[in-house]
Amino acid sequence: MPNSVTPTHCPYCALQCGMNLTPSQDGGVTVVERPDFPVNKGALCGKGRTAPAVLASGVRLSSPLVRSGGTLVPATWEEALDRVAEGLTRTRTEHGPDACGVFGGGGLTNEKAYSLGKFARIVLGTSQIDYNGRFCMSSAAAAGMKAFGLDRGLPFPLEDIPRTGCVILVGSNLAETMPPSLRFFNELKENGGTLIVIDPRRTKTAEQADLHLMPRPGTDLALALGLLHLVVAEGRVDEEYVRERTAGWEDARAAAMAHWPEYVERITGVSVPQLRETVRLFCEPEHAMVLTARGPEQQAKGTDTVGAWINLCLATGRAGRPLSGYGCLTGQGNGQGGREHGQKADQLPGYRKLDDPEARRHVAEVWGVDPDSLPGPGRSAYELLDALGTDIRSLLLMGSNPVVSAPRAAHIEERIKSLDFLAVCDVVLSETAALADVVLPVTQWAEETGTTTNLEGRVLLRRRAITPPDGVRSDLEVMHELAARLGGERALEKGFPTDPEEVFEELRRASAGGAADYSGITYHRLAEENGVFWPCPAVPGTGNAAGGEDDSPAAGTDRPAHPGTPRLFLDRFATPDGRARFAPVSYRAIAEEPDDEYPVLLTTGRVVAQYQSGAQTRRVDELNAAAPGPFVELHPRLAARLGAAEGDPVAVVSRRGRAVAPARITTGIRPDTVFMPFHWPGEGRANTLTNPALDPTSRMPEFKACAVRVEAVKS
Ligand SMILES: Nc1nc2c(c(=O)[nH]1)N[C@H]1C(S)=C(S)[C@@H](COP(=O)(O)OP(=O)(O)OC[C@H]3O[C@@H](n4cnc5c(=O)[nH]c(N)nc54)[C@H](O)[C@@H]3O)O[C@H]1N2
Ligand SMILES: Nc1nc2c(c(=O)[nH]1)N[C@H]1C(S)=C(S)[C@@H](COP(=O)(O)OP(=O)(O)OC[C@H]3O[C@@H](n4cnc5c(=O)[nH]c(N)nc54)[C@H](O)[C@@H]3O)O[C@H]1N2
Ligand code: SF4
Ligand SMILES: [Mo]
Repeated sequence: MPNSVTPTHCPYCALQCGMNLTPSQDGGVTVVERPDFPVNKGALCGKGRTAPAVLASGVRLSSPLVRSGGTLVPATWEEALDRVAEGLTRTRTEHGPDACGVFGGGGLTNEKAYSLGKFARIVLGTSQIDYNGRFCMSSAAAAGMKAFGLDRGLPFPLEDIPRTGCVILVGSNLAETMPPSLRFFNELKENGGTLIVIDPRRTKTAEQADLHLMPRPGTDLALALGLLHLVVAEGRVDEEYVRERTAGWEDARAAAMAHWPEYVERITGVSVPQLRETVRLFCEPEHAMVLTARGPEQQAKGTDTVGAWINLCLATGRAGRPLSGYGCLTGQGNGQGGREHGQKADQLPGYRKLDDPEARRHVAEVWGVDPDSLPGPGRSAYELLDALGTDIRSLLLMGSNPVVSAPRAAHIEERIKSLDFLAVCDVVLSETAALADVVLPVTQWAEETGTTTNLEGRVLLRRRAITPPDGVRSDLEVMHELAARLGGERALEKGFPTDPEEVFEELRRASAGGAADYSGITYHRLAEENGVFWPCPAVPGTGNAAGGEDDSPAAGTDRPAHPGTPRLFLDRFATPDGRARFAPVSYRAIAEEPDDEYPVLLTTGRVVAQYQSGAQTRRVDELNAAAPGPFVELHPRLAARLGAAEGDPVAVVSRRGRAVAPARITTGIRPDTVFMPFHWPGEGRANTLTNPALDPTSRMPEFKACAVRVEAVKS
């Protein structure tokens, strides 16, 4: 393929930056600019630019591995797949189908996520499936669902941001986590709009802000309630909007009025004048937005916290109107699509609910099974991992590395080791794959085709640019082979094709009529239109009716295909009566407040050069040079108390364990808080410390706040 250019998208985060791939001298690919994709217009961060390094043979897995005499040794695909089938069958026979667990990932394409959910329910017959997206945006999803009747991360495209008047960014460090998106916020400021950042640390993002509030971790709920109190007290409620487009205001108002600014100042550490200034900047312009990310969401009260921020938008008439609204900045490459098509414990494709009889009937028909044969909802991610080795005896893991990324990771690592059988599909030998009985090496983004849905709800086509090396197979092939081994011809009659487009065609039908309706989307359209926003129902009579052969927009008729939905809720919300719902929420403390023994707060997050558990990016030299290892960010006052100098090892100790990493001393963090990135295993693993206290609705763990003690390490 000399000089051929393949337009595709980055394998990492939810921005899903467009990139072009060209063949390189060494048989691999080189990333070049793709200016025609509107989200990033050619710009990429270092991770996207260097992604081809993980395709190299020295770094990746190239043969299946099976455990023999305690070590992992190369095996043939037949042998490895047989071992997986045996392991799962034995568990199912001895302990029943629910003893087989499945754990997926928000990085998997829509086709893979869809197939994995179907595989769990109709081949294994287990209810025990969940995925790492539970650790990501689940609180925002739950709050959005309650308030708007629909969960799509952003209800508008990023290109709306420069034209609004004010954006409050709550707990997002997008200058490091989605660098090309900073452009939209810079344009906002050039246009005279204001940017408010709420983060306990003065991050690269906070440095761009007109106003930076530095609350104590875990107190965003109080902060949002205090702002709403001031909105009411200052007479800034949009009464007409509240009357016509919302329900539940009186209860939410009464709850907010109990949160006096002085009380909120005491809880959050944000001063009353700063609260007033925030309200003024947010309310004065005609349009404004609130965007949340993991800071306020990864809390044991994340759902209520996001609900409180949504309340602020609703009271001021800033949702479901052009250039205004609430949005969540979803994280993983397919963090949006991965939460729509059935790898979640309580879900069926098209964002349907597993406990809804009509949803079960529709999906069972597409799958060719009896609706009564579909299992019910299972456990959430942490609860599933916590049950490994007890109720759940075997696990199939695809697209996550929980040994590094799960809360209370030392405990989860022990649970994983206590399994009767573990199979991991991965591209590299992750810390979790290293514990497996069978490791199946799979193809990577540049080697396979598939769709992802970015943080805007824009469905995108990733395209295969190079031939995968011998020895690896795609996740879809793995599921096909396992379906054949576990369910025989009967299972294969029910699908599990290996061609992603065939899977997508089935997904279209399964999602038709659901909240996340993809039935009007085809590979052909995605290629032609550079992405399509869901919902996009099939229009009968046009070529793109679900399952149709010819998908040209108006094949054989003058009826146009559905254009997709870049902007949601402009006429009505997706609730039965079309009104948005206020959440009647009140402040409560974090699950583990500091005390004499553990007097400091730990929060965790990311750095620009590493991705998630680091399984992929820790294998790229350029990224390791930029971010070689873990660190503990702490204030000079705390450092002085410990007698620690820059670079000295310090120990951070919580009720769950102890981690050690070099001190990074900065005035850009609250003196009562330390920060650790979570990208590394071993001694500096942040998740050794984190608290698995769960949000009662979303089941999100409290990654962003727990009590610790910090100690100097004698060398
Ligand atoms: N470089 C890089 N980019 C990534 C990823 C990556 O691993 N590396 N991962 C991707 C994924 S899956 C995700 S989910 C996104 C995450 O993207 P972000 O949400 O931007 O990332 P985080 O660093 O986890 O958290 C953001 C900020 O929250 C702040 N914070 C901590 N505690 C609190 C709190 O109690 N309240 C408030 N308001 N803020 C708090 C932290 O100081 C941090 O600066 O990034 C995506 N992009
Ligand atoms: N302390 C703390 N912990 C956190 C967070 C935090 O902010 N603080 N954030 C949480 C969040 S938001 C997230 S999203 C999680 C993420 O944490 P993880 O779930 O561990 O995510 P990754 O490190 O991306 O793991 C993905 C794995 O799948 C592999 N992989 C990549 N693509 C594919 C594919 O197509 N198929 C297969 N089979 N494998 C593939 C990768 O090589 C890697 O080993 O971490 C959570 N953990
Ligand atoms: S910002 Fe996200 S999608 Fe864009 S290049 Fe970086 S990792 Fe890839
Ligand atoms: Mo995430």
